[in-house]
Amino acid sequence: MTDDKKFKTERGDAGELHQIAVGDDPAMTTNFGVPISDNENSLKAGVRGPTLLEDFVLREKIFHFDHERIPERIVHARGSAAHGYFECTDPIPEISRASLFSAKGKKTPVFTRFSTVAGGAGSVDTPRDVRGFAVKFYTDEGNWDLVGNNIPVFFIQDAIKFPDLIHSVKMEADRAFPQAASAHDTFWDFVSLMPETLHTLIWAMSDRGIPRSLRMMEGFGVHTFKLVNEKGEETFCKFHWRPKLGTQSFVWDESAKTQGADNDFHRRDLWEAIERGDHPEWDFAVQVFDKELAETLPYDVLDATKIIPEEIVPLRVIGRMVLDRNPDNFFAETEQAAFLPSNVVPGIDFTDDPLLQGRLFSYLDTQKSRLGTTNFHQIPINAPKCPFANMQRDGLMQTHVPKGRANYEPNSLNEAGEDPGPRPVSTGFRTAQQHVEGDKLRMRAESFGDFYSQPRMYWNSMTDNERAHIASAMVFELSKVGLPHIRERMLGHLQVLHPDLGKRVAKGLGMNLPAPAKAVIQPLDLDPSEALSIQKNWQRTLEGRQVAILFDEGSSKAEIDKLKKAVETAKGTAFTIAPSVGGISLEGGTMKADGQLAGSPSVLFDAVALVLTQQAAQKLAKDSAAVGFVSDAFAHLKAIGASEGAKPLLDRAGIEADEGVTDLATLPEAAKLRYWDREPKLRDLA
Ligand code: HDD
Repeated sequence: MTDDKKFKTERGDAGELHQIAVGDDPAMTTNFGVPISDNENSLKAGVRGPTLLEDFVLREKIFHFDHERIPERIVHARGSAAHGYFECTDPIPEISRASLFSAKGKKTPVFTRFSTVAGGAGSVDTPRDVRGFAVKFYTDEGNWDLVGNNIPVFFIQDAIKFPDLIHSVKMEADRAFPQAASAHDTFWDFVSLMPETLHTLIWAMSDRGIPRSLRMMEGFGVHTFKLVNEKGEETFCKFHWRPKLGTQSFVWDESAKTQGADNDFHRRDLWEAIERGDHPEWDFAVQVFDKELAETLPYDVLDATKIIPEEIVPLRVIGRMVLDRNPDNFFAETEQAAFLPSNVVPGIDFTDDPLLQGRLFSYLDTQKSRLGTTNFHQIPINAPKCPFANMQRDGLMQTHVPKGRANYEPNSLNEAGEDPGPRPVSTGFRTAQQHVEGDKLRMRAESFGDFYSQPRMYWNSMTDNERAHIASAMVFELSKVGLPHIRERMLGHLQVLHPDLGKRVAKGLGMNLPAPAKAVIQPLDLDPSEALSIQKNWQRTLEGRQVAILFDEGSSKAEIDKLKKAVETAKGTAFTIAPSVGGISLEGGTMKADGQLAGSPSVLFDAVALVLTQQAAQKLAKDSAAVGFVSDAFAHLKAIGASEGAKPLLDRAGIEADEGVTDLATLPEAAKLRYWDREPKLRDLA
């Protein structure tokens, strides 16, 4: 029983107690608008008696609660999303008649959802996995959904293999583990039997599989699409998103520890950045090429396991996307958002990529099972923002109330003065005309048959440090594979991919190299592409990054304030940490910390500062949370800025001075980098 300003407690005729709502707040009602007077007590026969079936308020509330969950997505179940806009910066009417690309400065609202692939909706944010990057553009000619990933290629070439791929990577069917992890028998069994997976596999095993932030990921439409202009002329096109903050990743140990420190690390990071006005932004670029160029390439542009290096077809930036508003309600928007690759608008069209063709069916179908009705397009997050009308009627959960009797077309009801309803228009979507002829057959094109050249190109495009990460990730994952014949088969492929990779993984596993796999098409040595490496394209900035400042009793308030200011001037954010959050007395005043030491490990930040007196550092040297805070920052190749007094803690954490260990004044500059050269001294990389 409460007795605050919203309720008063009254005694009824039989002496029983009732809560009566008072005041002017909007009335709470049932779903049918009946005002509710008591939301604390079910209806009973006697104060201590049985609850009555008659209690429609209770039954409605529990009934609704029981059905609050809908089936989660079979893939990409865990996701986070935001609203924003796309702005055209370089119109391309000569290439595409899509209205969103028609004028400089034209803005189109978007809703963008990022996701992991394998884990369930309640799983964690930072496992090694491909990330979904799905954008719904609410254009003035209908919705366009660009349902892509943060990796530009896909595991398989034909949609018919998708259920097998996903069954193999999700938790194993009998034991229901591991959750959100590819490091298990069935996944590696499948990929080792399907060498077309190798290209995506090497991307996923590289640092691309462990992005530091959703705001720091590239995005790709993956397939080759078509752009079509007003005259009906078509060109091939691949779509790219480039993060303004640069592409950044975790190191593996950091990503694994982040799972323990904060299950929601990416979700929180996206939410908080938008709340504080650091709106995530991406450039949108197209790679446009024609059939003639496609024919010169030694791989097929309809094969989703291949990229076209940007050294061959350069990227043209035509717009930008800014995410500037968090969802008002996670379920109504993020969970109910239904993305469909089949949602295209006039000016954008499909190709015959057999993976894309299968997707055109799958997504529409899955929405019916997830959202329960063919009318899922009426849910506000899915509905177009332009007018829409057709002759489709009725169905479960119909919320529209069409007037009149024109539910068929053609009709002549207008001749009788009645509303004839909508008609097809000459400016509507037209499929680009294409001549098709061939035998009906189930067959993979020979031009899809080279599985090793592009993964080898990826390997050759990496820095030494990035190569070590790939080899180590494969050793880690294959070490979790219990069946030795699977490991062996995989080693057969890896040495064809690149002999160096094969040798390093075999050594890491403590296995002899088996005979190489038999490649149907001998791999080519393609030119490496600089654009594929994260480290070679590192953006030296503090923007979007967070610096943790650890302080304790006696620390200098002036030094903390100065550092905070320097970080903020460099467009980073500062987060203060102390052994307790309630307020600590410092030299020059008291200060409350943003986070408590044990709950704010350094994995959550991009660099750390230790603003400590010698006495405090000596005390903290006995606290494992403080020692781990520093040693992890060092092991994760981050900059550490320290006051002179902090030395006892640095010594206890085993920190060896290097370029990334600085004084406090240098830290904001040093924090723009990770110190890759430190890594071989710290861990045995494959
Ligand atoms: Fe898919 C969801 C991306 C191949 C079937 N997929 C889904 C999502 C993304 C992708 C980002 C989550 C959308 C959201 O946030 O709601 N999928 C891809 C990419 C692919 C791909 C980039 C290859 C280039 N997918 C693919 C194939 C099939 C599917 C070949 C089936 C034949 N995907 C689905 C699905 C999902 C889905 C089962 C689950 C939930 C949903 O669609 O709405 O239909």
